[in-house]
Amino acid sequence: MSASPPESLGPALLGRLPPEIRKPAYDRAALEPGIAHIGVGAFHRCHQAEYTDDLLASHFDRWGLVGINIRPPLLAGTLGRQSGLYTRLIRQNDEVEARVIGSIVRIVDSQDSAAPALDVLASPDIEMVTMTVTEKGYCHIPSSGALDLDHPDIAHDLANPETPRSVPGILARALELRMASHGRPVTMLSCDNIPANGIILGNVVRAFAERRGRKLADWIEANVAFPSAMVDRIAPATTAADIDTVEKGFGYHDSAAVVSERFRQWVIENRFAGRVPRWDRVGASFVDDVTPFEHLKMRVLNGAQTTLSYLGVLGGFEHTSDAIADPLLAGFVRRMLTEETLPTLMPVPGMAPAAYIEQSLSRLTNTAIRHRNHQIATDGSQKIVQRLLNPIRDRLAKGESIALLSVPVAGWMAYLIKASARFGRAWQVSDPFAERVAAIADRVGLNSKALADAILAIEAIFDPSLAANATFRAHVVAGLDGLLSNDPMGFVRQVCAE
Ligand code: CS2
Repeated sequence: MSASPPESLGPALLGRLPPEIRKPAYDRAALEPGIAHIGVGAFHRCHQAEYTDDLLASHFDRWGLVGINIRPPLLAGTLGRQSGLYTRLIRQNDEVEARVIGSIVRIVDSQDSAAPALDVLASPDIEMVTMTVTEKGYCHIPSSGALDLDHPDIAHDLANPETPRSVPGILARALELRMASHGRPVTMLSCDNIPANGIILGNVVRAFAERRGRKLADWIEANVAFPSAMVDRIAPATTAADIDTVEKGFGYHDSAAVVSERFRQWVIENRFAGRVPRWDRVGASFVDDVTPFEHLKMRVLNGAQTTLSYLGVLGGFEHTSDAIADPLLAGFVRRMLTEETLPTLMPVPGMAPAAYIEQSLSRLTNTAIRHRNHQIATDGSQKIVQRLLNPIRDRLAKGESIALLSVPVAGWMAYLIKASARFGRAWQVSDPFAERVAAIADRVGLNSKALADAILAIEAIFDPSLAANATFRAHVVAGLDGLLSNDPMGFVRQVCAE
């Protein structure tokens, strides 16, 4: 006789959860959905939705979340079946803490058509739109921040503005509908790891809207705020083992469970159009300028993750925590951050950069967080500008060494090159520039100088003045020689010895 499957999480189960699981004690039925979030992945569920749950628990003020996905996965069969409820596990080495989050009150699948998303985003009830749509979701040119008018989705949306596919197209259409119906102001808050994310979001939405007409552009200018924000919490994609941990540890099934570390941070630029959920009452900070926080986080924590991901894959390590357990890679990344990255940081109120580096490295050693190097390596073309190239540019401007920071840049290239037919497609990659780099590798072969010349000529990633810098080029060529050799870790050892 087989045992019956465990009951699924849902409102009916809330009252019978094990006592150690914290759950919403507030009245979910009384929530008013005033926040729409686009991109309800693991990160959102571990971050903004948890802050909102904290706010509801401590200062019940009725802000509920509508979770929208405009790309896979579908939410209906997971979060939807659980009435928006899900388990957020904190895993810190041996420690496991479960909590059920209740702030998402409605989910909307808008993958086949933008119409369901537009209905929500244009509603007068929505006062705040937040988003985690990944770096490439903004359809911007990474090296300049401008809207990429050659992007196929942008071309489609400009030709078909009422049935958009892209984030800028959907947001511009929603704003047009708001302008035409009720005219209520709205704040659009990017929660993605791109530099000056509010400025980039504002740029792409305005650039799109301007092509729709002056009236819309002027209305946006007067009624929409695009604050920048720094968001932080390590929350990898959920695995079957995580779902199993909930089942075995707590006795119920949750197909929408998410896992994160304990650390979290959210710094939001204090520039809103209208009402705003008081996330600052539950640990977020509202500040005048996010830039120093954003540099610190993207250059240190994200810079370390990206470095460990490329060097980690090349060295045969599966997860961040495996890569950083290797003394060579740990030593390399610590030296890179302290010797080269740290001097590029701006003073950050209340945070000593050296201590932040140590704290970040220690977060990455958490063995219970199974963050795959291939996951972090995804879309590197959209990440390396803010994580590596900007600090490199700052150092070059002062004539300072970039011997260490240029290694992971070559690491990104080697990662994509090795996915080419030349290397028997060593692994599967996902990056908007993957095909272009693979084609270069197929064409020029293993000639580091020719590879560097062709890849550095991609202006969307490498601005021409950086690409032309002789020091940078020489380091990239040496990095490719070393990392594409049979002993990539030997090369890292050699750089460390210099
Ligand atoms: C990671 C981030 O996949 C990635 O690019 O570097 O998702 C990272 O874990 C978060 O930014 C941490 O806040």
